[in-house]
Formats: sequence, C-alpha cells, structure tokens
Amino acid sequence: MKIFHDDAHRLHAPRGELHGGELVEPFERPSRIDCILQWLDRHGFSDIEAPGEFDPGPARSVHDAGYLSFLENAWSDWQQEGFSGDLIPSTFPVRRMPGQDCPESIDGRAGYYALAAETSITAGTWAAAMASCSSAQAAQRHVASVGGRGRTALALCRPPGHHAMKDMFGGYCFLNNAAIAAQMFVDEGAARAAILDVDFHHGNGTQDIFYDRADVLFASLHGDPAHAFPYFSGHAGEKGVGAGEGANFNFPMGKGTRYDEWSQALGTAIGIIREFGAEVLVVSLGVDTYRKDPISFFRLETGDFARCGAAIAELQLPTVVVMEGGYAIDEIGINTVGFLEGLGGRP
Ligand code: Q9C
Ligand code: ZN
Repeated sequence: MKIFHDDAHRLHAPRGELHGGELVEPFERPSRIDCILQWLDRHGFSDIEAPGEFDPGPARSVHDAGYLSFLENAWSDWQQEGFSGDLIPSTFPVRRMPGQDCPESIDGRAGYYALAAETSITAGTWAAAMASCSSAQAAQRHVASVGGRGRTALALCRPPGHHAMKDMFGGYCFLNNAAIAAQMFVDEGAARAAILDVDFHHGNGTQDIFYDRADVLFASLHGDPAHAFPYFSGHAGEKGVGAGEGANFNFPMGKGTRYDEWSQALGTAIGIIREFGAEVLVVSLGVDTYRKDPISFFRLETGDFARCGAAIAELQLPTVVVMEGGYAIDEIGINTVGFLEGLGGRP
C-alpha cells in the first residue's frame, strides 16, 4: 500500500491546549505521527512517499475564500496586533448576538472563523495544514491513477481535517483533507463518491461541506453529541438538505460502546454506501475509538481495527484512507497498522 506523508506537520505544534481550565500539552501532537511511522516500519509498510505541492484549487471548492485567506494570514495578523502567544479564539458569534458579520480585528476574526477554542494557530500552522492536505491530494491522485488491484492509499495527515467546516476551524482541524480528496474524485468525473468517517468524533466539517449535495454521501459513526465533541452536530436526524437530503447518515453511540455494537452501525453504513452506488471511497480514519483513548468513550480493542478494515475492504472500492484522530499515543501505531492490514493493504 502506498503511503503519503509530509514531515512539515511538525511546524504545527501549539504550546498548549485549553482543557479543563488549563493549558495542557496538546492531545493532538507531532509524536502521534512518529508512533504510526514506527509501526508502519515494523510491519513492512515501506512504500512511503512525500506528497507534491499543495494544490489550492480543490481546497477552494470546499472551503470559503475568506476562510482560506484568514488561515493563511492569521499568524502574521496576530503578531502585528502585538500578541506573542499562540492564537486562541475566545469570542464567538453565538445565539442572539446581533452582529454576525466578520469583524476587522484579528481577535474578532479568529472567533468568527472558529468553532471551538481548543485549537490554536501558530507560526507554522498554515504550512502544516497545507502539507497535511497535500498528502490527501497525493493519495487521491495515486488511487485515481492506478486501475484494478492496489487501489488503496493512506494519507498520513496531520493536522487532521474532518472537523473543518466550509469556513471554520476547530477540533484540531483546519483544512478538510477527506472532503478535498472526495471533491477531487468528483472533479475528475466520479458521479458518486462516499466518505465513511470512523473517527470517534462526528465529522461535522465533512457533513457541513456536503450537506446539500447528492454526489457525495457522508456516513459517520461517533460518540453521541449529548456527551461528545462537537456537541452541536452528529444527531441521527441530520439527513441532509435539498439535493443532499438522504445522503447524510449519522450513527451516534453511547458511552462504553464496544465493537459488537459499533460494528453493527459499521455494517449498516457499508450497506448504505453499496446501495448508493459509490464509485470511490474516502475513509476518515480515527483510532480514537480505542478503549484507552484519553478524550473519548468507546471501547474498541486493538484487534477490532483489523476487523473494521476488513469489513470496509468488502466494498472493493478504490479507497483513500485519510488519517484523522487518535490520542492514545502508545497504541495509535498498532491500531492504525491493524486497520491497514485488515483493509488488505499488505505491504
Ligand atoms: N480538550 C479529532 O479527533 N475536544 N478531533 C477536546 C479535550 C476536541 C478531536 C477535548 C476534540 C477534537 C480529529
Ligand atoms: Zn476524533
């Protein structure tokens, strides 16, 4: 299996994450990738390539232009304002605030373009986000270009992407890598693409981007928003709007969910994707469903990730796997590799 990865992810390393009223060491940290690379190496996955340049075109098709230019310039604007710490959004256009337009100040704009406050922007964030996205783009190009066997690639993305909405960052995400890969398949003529999101958290960004579209089906398995981030989306009743009605599927599950229950939702989602007639598949792979994940509440075991990969392989679709979350650093590697082995992406 071909793997794309760019070391420039290290440029995004916030000093802290706002958590429990403190700035703690971020859960989403560079060593996550080191651990995955170590396990890939141990299991013989050696076909790792650096992606080419970031192609802004497909990003412009799924994200708002003002949002992209905010991300590109946020750090220098923040510095010009005289701030020296990381950029942390703190004021948001919430319910009943009468002024919902984008303000001029960088502090105001940060809140306007944010969906949460745990995600900081630093000097290297934009460069890292572009590099991360370029791995998804390279993986998409690879899968699109090879026919028949071996139509699977992993984009070892960091920072992750599935919480990034058309015009909002948060949940550790800036550019929606999975959505951009799916958009590239559509741009190249796929009439029907599917995105299957198995990260513990609801893929609210991906849902937002394709909510009114019939050409990209989105299915997400995640922690019930009553108890889990992002709290304000991911309910089963969110089914899409307009042309997209009936092309969005959410499977929220409760605390302590194990593979026997989780895999039933997975089976349902896989059936829906088959029925839809998807020609290509993008998997948003988060291994934060693991029982030891520090910020999540499912109870998948290490062996379950291979089962999950094997179930998805039965779709027999050209597949781009995009890395999302997973914060049990010691086991993120074995769990990710387990998924890939299950998917049949033998080295
Ligand atoms: N401070 C992904 O898995 N909530 N994002 C953090 C701990 C945000 C997760 C709670 C979780 C975002 C890609
Ligand atoms: Zn997650």
